[in-house]
Amino acid sequence: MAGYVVVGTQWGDEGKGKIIDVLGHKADYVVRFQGGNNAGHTVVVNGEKFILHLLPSGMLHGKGKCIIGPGVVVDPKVLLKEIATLEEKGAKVDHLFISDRAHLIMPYHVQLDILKEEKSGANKIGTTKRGIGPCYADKFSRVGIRAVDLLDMNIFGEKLQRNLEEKNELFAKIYNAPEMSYEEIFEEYKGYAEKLKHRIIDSVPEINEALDQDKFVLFEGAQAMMLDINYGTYPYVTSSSPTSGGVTTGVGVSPRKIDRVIGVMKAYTTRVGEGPFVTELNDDLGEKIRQIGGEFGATTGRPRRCGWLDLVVGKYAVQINGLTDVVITKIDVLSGLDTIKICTGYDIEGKVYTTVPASTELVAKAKPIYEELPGWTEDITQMKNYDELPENCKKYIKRMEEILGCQITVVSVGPDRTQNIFLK
Ligand code: 2SA
Ligand code: GDP
Ligand code: MG
Repeated sequence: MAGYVVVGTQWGDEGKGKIIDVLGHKADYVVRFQGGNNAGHTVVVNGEKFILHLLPSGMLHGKGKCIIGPGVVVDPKVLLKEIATLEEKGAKVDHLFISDRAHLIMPYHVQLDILKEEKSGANKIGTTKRGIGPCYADKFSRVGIRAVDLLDMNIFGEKLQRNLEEKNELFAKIYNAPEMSYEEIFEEYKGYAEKLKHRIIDSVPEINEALDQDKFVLFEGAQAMMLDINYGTYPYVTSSSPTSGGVTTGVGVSPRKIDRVIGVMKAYTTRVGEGPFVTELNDDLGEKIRQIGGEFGATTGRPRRCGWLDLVVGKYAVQINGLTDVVITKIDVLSGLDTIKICTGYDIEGKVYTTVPASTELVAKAKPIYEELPGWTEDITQMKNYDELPENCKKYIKRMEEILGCQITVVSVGPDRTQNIFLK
């Protein structure tokens, strides 16, 4: 049995897509367990860049099965577009399946996400405006529409009718926005049902049996630790559980079936969207890292906020996810800096914190406590062995490992699937 989970340990965009792709060549299954097309997972193959939003990042190997699991929220329009884009590029797409339990993002969810953000003004979350929050809200309010409903358009129609009555009242009374048409949405989704029905399956027995038969199942996290609905910087979070616990509820497998939990950690920190960010660099250095690291949203194109590595967050991620391995990415971006800083604690109103407090208001007041390490100048992007790395780069990796208390097994030194240094 080999169930591996890959999760983000910071605020997302750590390079999870690349790592899933690297591990994915051996996988019998690659399974998404939460989130939706808010994700932007980049995979670079022979210099060609693919950004996957809903499709699992193992897709490009063209083998095994790729499953959009029960805990994911699916916008069928976006999904069909992504499938078509891959097909146009000559990639195989017939190994993609969607759980019948996955909830559907409806046009009114996208509209509500946009309207809510606009209405919130300075208190906005900075969402991707893909309808993720409103879709999960309906799921938990027990009025959501699921992929299984696409298999019987009578059932779909009844559910749409009930939902739309309520949503149209909201549009009219709260947002002063135009109502949506039942007929238009019904016809649109009837078309999606025709195109997707052969991919809609009950993934629960299949994935459990695969694990029981010792197959290699890779669970792909989207977003990350600090965007987790329970443990992130609430309310500046996403509406799902991107931490390893999300696999059990998002796919329907027992925690006993998870063998390794791999945390992907960028060698510095980025965040896109609103909310506190203790080690943020609002200066030329932050801008330099953004440019060298290409730190722009893979879904929305928004500039990502950049800052030093925060290991208060890192340790929190090791603990909550139960990480067995850490993969460091984008360390190549730090080449050429005189000194590199690691945040090891927060000073909040004179008190030192070594774990992330629940109060987002307190986190917003935190001043980072830094440890400084010497930098290196060499270009490391073509290096293949740990021994080749500059001494100061090795020191940075070793210090990270010491503070985290978790083994670092891979160091990624570039976006391509071949740019990796395996440590263990
Ligand atoms: P949402 O849309 O409701 O999930 O937004 C809530 C918060 O979650 C953040 N979020 C993300 N943060 C980093 N990367 C994400 N994916 C894209 C990428 C983001 C992009 O790969 O670059 O293109 O802008 C992602 N998805 C959600 C979001 O910024 C809010 O803070
Ligand atoms: P994800 O959401 O965690 O999959 O990450 P994204 O794809 O949103 O952002 C990561 C970005 O960094 C992408 O542009 C990747 O191609 C790139 N990337 C991944 N690993 C490395 C690395 O080790 N070095 C560099 N320079 N870029 C990397
Ligand atoms: Mg991303």
